[in-house]
Amino acid sequence: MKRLLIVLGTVIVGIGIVAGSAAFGHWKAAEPAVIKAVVDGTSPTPDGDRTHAKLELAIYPQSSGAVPGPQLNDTGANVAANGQGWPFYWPSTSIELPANSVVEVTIHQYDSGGTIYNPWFAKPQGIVEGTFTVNGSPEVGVSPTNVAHTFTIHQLPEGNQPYLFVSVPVPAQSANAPTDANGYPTKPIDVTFTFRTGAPGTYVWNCEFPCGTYYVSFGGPMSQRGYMSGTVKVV
Ligand SMILES: [Cu+2]
Repeated sequence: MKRLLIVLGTVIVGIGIVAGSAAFGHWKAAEPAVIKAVVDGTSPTPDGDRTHAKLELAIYPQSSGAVPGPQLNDTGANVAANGQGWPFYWPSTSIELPANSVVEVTIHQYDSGGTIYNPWFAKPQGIVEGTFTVNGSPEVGVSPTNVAHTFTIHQLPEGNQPYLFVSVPVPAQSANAPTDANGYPTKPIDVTFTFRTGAPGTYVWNCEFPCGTYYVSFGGPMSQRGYMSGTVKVV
């Protein structure tokens, strides 16, 4: 009986440790609040009319009084990171899209940039018509030497769900663009693109431009939720 109690006690302590570290891991990986694409009608497609939804995002070079940036938890960890001048997508990197829909995304871009390692990502992939617009004019790519970020949605490796791959390059602001009191260029570069979603699924997205810190500039914000990577839920 005594032995049984010891075994039981050990198991209970073990469960406590696992549950505790899971809670800690979850807290560490806190996701920003979800931003949902807004359904605004229907759109004709080769398969008939589909739900049309719009999503609006912005990219800032660093946080400011006007745009506080990601506040992923209340420990101050990511608030401190903001002080390092990390670029981020705004208002969230946790995105929800309607299934079997036509999704139109607008990105208001305020960051500078440079040369992307892989020029393949300077061309859009997986979007309707293969063209996107930059400040209203249709484009089939941007110069690989003038990229600020990319918005790249892809599968989870174990994904047993509809294929979804979308990648769009976002051109850089000129280094000497006039800036406002918050240090942001006075005019964003507006990028719009459209793609279709299929059945529900869970995907991730990230930026493919080396805009981060550490090894080949792919650390720091590049792998940080709230900054340059996030989730895409098709529901
Ligand atoms: Cu980036």
